[in-house]
Amino acid sequence: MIYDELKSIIDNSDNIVFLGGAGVSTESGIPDFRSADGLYNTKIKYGNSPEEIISHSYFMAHTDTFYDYYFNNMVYMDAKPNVAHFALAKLEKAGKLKAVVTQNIDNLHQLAGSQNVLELHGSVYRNYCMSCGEFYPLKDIINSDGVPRCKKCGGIIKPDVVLYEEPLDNDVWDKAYKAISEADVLIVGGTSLVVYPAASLVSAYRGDKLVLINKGETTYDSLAKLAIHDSIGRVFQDIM
Ligand code: CNA
Repeated sequence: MIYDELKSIIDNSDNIVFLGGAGVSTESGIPDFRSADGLYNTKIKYGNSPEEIISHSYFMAHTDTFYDYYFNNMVYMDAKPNVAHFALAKLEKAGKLKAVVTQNIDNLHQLAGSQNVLELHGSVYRNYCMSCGEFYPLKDIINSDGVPRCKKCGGIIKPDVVLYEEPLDNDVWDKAYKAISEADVLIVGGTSLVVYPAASLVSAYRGDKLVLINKGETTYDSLAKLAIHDSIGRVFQDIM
């Protein structure tokens, strides 16, 4: 019944925007942060919490430990897009979906074929030298012995991902805000909506067809026309 309603909302719109998070990729084998089996609930070998480790100040002070944690827990080069990624790419191709706004850093929407992907928190596939700005793809740094260093100047290479304490890219933010504020339908999926400012983008939506698809409840559920508590892969499998 609730799936029929979602199908009808999608069928009747050609201006859908999707706002997603780590839960979109758990069915591709990438753990999220806050589920029971997510990274924040798994034991780590360092004294610090994952939140501390993936912060800017920790990166600057303990770059080697940061990279040890990061490469072992946040980079999944073999992960493949799942049914949710493919469904969103299909909706874009059909002219119904205008943008995917994602907090994910895993590139799986692009691998599924989505064109307009706004990466709020960057991508593990882009890296740059903090001294000279030289760009490095992931494959060039993934097998580094210790901290990845620039081949040109010896500077420290940093992933182009937004760590805690770091600002979001203004251009990406503006595009995401515009797409969501102009959307007819906003589908929010696989995100706990507790990481700001990303979560505040829900408030940019002005329409009356907000759909939330998340395994757990969120504080935005009461604002939604439809709040579906299920696996996002299963939901898209059923409606597409
Ligand atoms: P989160 O706080 O871990 O929340 C994930 C949410 O998704 C939870 O509420 C889960 O209940 C829900 N969920 C998990 N699996 C599914 C599923 N199959 N179907 C539906 N719902 C599901 O993650 P957020 O994205 O909200 O937090 C933002 C952080 C997470 C961003 O900074 C990301 O960079 C970061 N992150 C990204 C990845 C990735 O790129 N794949 C992985 C882990 C963390």
